[in-house]
Amino acid sequence: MRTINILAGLTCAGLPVALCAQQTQKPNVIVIMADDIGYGDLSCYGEKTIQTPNVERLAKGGVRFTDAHAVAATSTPSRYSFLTGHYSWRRTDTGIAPGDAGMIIRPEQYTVADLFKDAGYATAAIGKWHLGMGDKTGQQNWNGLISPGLKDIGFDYSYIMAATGDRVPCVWVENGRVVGLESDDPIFVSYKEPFPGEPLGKTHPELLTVMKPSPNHGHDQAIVNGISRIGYMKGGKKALWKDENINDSIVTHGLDFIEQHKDTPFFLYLATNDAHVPRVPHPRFVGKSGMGPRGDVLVEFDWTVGQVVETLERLGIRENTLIVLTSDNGPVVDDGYQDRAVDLLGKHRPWGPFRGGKYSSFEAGTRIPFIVSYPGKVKKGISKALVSQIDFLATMAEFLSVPLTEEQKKDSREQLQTWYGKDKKGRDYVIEHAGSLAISDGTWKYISPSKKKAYEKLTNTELGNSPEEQLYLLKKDIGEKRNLAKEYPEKVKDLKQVLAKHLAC
Ligand code: NG6
Ligand code: CA
Repeated sequence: MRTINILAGLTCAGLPVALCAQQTQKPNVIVIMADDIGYGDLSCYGEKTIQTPNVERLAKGGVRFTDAHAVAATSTPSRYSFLTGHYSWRRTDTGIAPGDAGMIIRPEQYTVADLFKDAGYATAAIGKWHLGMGDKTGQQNWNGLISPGLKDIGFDYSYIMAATGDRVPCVWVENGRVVGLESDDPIFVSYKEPFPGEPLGKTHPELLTVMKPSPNHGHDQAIVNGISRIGYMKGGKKALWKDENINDSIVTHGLDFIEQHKDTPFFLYLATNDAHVPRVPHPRFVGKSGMGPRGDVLVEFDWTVGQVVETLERLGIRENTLIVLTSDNGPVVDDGYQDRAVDLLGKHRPWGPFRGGKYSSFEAGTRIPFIVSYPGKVKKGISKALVSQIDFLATMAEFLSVPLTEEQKKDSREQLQTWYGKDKKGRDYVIEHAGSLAISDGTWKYISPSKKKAYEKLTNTELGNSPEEQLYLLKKDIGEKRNLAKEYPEKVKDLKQVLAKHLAC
């Protein structure tokens, strides 16, 4: 249905019809959520070892933030917070979800998709989900309707992978049903027991034709498309995704959604699988980065961004669309497969100038790329303001002029002026969630003590955990090398107090 929402008090006198429609229709919002793409993985953030021209163009026409944070250093908690405005650490069940996890955001919880839906938008989630589906872990009806699903938390349309590329089930789920499933070949999924007779990466390494897991890194259970994964599955042969087509499937469904809704306001959460493992670029990107699969999927990601922007331009709705481009957590080079990412890295620094990476309480864990583009509305340029993805919900409510209750927005704050590049300060603090909780005011950063291990050998990550309190002067020591906790006890006390206040509410 074609509806044009004329905002109160505005008229289009003298404007051509198409332009009038663009100026008076509520603006569309697209989130491009990358997976494991680090601050240094995009050329606009200064690493000239990789070329990502489409992202660069988006950044040039918008606001590029240099101190923006995901809430957590892994996907499930980070995405939970992004979509709900609640800190993931308020719950104990927001850790990295298995592929058969029950839906973590319960239907009664308010989400950013509810916000847009209630405001009359068409809403969609396309791509990586990783927040569970169905009522209870392991109880999903993979051969019927998986319920509750994304429709129950505000998304009219969904086309998703349940968890990650390296977790079963390796199928697309569209509006709660596995796509392409044949009734005589039902699908079974388990994270407890292997299915008798099904070969595993561990028992049949000779069947691993595409890539093998890194030594001791797991990923040696069900084999799908010559790659072993986490978890067990059998059946559903016709429904299995092809790894090299994952990104094209996401892009095609995303662009179709945009096209279908070009005349009505829409909210699209487009979550790419790039650059998560296993990294299998489409053949047309193979060899394009000179860095092997990890670099090639960055080029693929850049192409994706280009496709979105070109489509908006072609449909004449670019000016009326706000795009947020970001990533769910920091980068990791070896995350479990022998894809030569470490050997071929060369001078490229996915983590930029920061210490740590995905999984870490050091900055590279959550300091992520963050670009806001809304032609004619934002103050173009680079912003050093302190920004957190937790604010997406309240900021979008501000954008739509929708009042939220305290419980709905909980930890999320209205930051529209900052996201538009006009307020240069941003938040007073950001809280970072990895092995330990950390808090930064942009100048100083405090990491609370933790007895968890300090170093993850498998991924070669400094996790930032220490039994001692840590305090870094980020303004002078961006690499978090000098722990000043003992020299500045007052600063430690201040930051701890703010953190404690958040923990108490
Ligand atoms: C870890 C996996 C890693 C990746 C991660 C989730 C092992 C040893 N490592 O447990 O490969 O899948 O979970 O990544 O299994 S995330 O970006 O979705 O959070
Ligand atoms: Ca991730």
